[in-house]
Amino acid sequence: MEAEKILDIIGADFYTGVPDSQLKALCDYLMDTYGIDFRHHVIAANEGNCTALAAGYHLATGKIPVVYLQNSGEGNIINPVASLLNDQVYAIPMIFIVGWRGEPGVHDEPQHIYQGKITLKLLEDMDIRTFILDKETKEDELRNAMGKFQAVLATGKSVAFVVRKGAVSYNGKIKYENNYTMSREEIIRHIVAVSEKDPIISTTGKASRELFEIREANGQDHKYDFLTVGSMGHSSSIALGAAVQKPGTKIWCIDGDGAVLMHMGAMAVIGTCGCGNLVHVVINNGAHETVGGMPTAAGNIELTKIASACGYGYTVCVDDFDALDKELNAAKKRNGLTLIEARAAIGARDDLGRPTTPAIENKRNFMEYLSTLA
Ligand SMILES: Cc1ncc(C[n+]2csc(CCOP(=O)(O)OP(=O)(O)O)c2C)c(N)n1
Repeated sequence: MEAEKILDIIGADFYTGVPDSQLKALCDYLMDTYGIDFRHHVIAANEGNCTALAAGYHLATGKIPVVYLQNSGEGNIINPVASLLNDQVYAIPMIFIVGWRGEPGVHDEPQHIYQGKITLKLLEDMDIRTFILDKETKEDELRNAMGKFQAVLATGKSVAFVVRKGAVSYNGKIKYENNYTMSREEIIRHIVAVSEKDPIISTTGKASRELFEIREANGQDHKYDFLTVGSMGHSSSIALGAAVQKPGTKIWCIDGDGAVLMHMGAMAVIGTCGCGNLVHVVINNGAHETVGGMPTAAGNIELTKIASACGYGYTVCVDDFDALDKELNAAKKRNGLTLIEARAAIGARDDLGRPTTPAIENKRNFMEYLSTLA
């Protein structure tokens, strides 16, 4: 069904979310219609933030907001849903639109399998009534479901539309662009060249897929890399956890701006760790490129200033390969916590593949390799 039609039936005028590839049509429609306009549409840092923002909207207007998310973000909404929205607390009603990755019976990547299996159960456990929207759903079925949801919402409870692959369409042609020229994949290739045999922890999304393919193309082992395929926003904390235990080893974290924003508190903790062996490279394309290119708030903030205020000893922002190489080489030699922000274009290869070895095997090889390092 057309995104416009779905939102017309839902009938809200405030939307906040974290983009999802399965909800791309809906996100594109919202971006085309509102852009980022704080009165109507906000892409927030994580799904919990969205829920809180939507709660504030409800408190100020008495109206019912919509929060959209990939089911990976269910974990992030559970805290505010259970301890803020629930009708045994404030009874703040909202409508969730949840992209259902890893639906049982539908092939998907390892990070989506268990989350997909428990998607409906988690919502039910959170006392959120669900309706599954798929390609076959007719307008009157959706209208009917929304009618029933209205009665639930009126009691202060929340509801969710769980969206199957291909259920939402949008014909608009929105193109997400910026003025930067370095591609994420090429930046990663340069990091791989300089880091040599140092361990790399890479972030969720295409960055990890590109890293995997670069190793394949170079004929290198994957044991150097830990791919944070799920748990977006946590790769820098994983890197921190490893770096403090391996003080004699340079650990590189390849992060994304959306991921950094999602759990930005991690930077404050990293900044106080006192470890000189961690290099945090944030590839900032100002976008959630992996799921379609929708903007993040990081296009307009200075990550280097945030990092230095958090205690990173050395921070720098680069936007060309000469400067990147110079900074990567300096970071390799430096004993000091480093943040390199690499400003990047929005985009990826069309034929980008996915890791072909099982996640468990990658973990085992990475751990074995780490065990040989000081
Ligand atoms: C908690 C959570 N919410 C949403 C997603 C879906 N998701 C996967 S990658 C991604 C975008 C990551 O953006 P960024 O870190 O800027 O990296 P880019 O894709 O631009 O390289 C999103 C939203 C997810 N995996 N986990």
